[in-house]
Amino acid sequence: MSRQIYISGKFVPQEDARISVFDHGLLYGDGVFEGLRSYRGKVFRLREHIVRLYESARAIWLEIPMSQEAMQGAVNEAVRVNKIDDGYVRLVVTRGAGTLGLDPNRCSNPQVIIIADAISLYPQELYEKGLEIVTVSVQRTSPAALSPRIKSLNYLNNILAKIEGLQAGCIEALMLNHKGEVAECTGDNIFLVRRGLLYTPPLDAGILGGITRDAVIEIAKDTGIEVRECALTKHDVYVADECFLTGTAAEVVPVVKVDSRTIGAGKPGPMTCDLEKRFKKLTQE
Ligand code: PXG
Repeated sequence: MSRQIYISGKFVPQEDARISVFDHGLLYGDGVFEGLRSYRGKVFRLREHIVRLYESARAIWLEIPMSQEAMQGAVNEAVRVNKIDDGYVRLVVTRGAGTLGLDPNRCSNPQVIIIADAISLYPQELYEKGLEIVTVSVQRTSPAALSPRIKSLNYLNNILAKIEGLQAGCIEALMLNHKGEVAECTGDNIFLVRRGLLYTPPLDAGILGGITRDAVIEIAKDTGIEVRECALTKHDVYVADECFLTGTAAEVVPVVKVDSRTIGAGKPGPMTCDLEKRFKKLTQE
């Protein structure tokens, strides 16, 4: 199905949506992006995603040539004109066309691209039985090199981890940070349950501040569950009662095996299932 793509301030058929080969987004991964979900035609946590996009842009000295309000309007419009009910939105801002040198000052025209499409979900079976993941040797980018808080167009760190996970037969891979602590998966944040408490690595472990992560923390606190954002080790994962991942595409997905070790009872745990249900409900509000 041909989509209407927002580019250069207007909607064009996807066949006509083009950017320059001199765009630094292509040449250097110089740009930022967001992945959003729409449920029943409404974009989930749109404002939060837009705020994160502008913060990512700010961190790389990229000025987005439109207001946050106009950006929200364009995202809503992309969902509307493509008649997307339950779908996925990819929002990309590149540095724009420049020269074959690194200097971003040679790029004068940042490109804003919005693609609204169907979503490809994990198979339902994974939600019922739980996921198996492995810890990979690829370390999460150190914040001293490039902050993982920036959702930049350079996802090679995550892609290399994903490849290592796939080679081990797993569709998600757990990455440790430069200190050997648990950071996050390639496109998802991680949570553990232990003795009734909910644990997740803090932002300063070098992770993306996930919108789904925030929503789940909120839901848990509202439900009276104590949430601890603290440094976690592989050992903490192995001895956890429950483990799950959160992300825009995955929502809340249970993990039942890590590095061939069974986590908890080896099936999705009660707190995971409850949070999964409550998160789903939130998306339908
Ligand atoms: N960590 C990383 C590294 C991510 O890229 C998340 C956590 C979860 O954040 P949100 O805000 O989505 O709860 C992400 C985001 C995809 C896709 O198409 C998903 C992400 C990034 C790129 C593509 O599945 N996840």
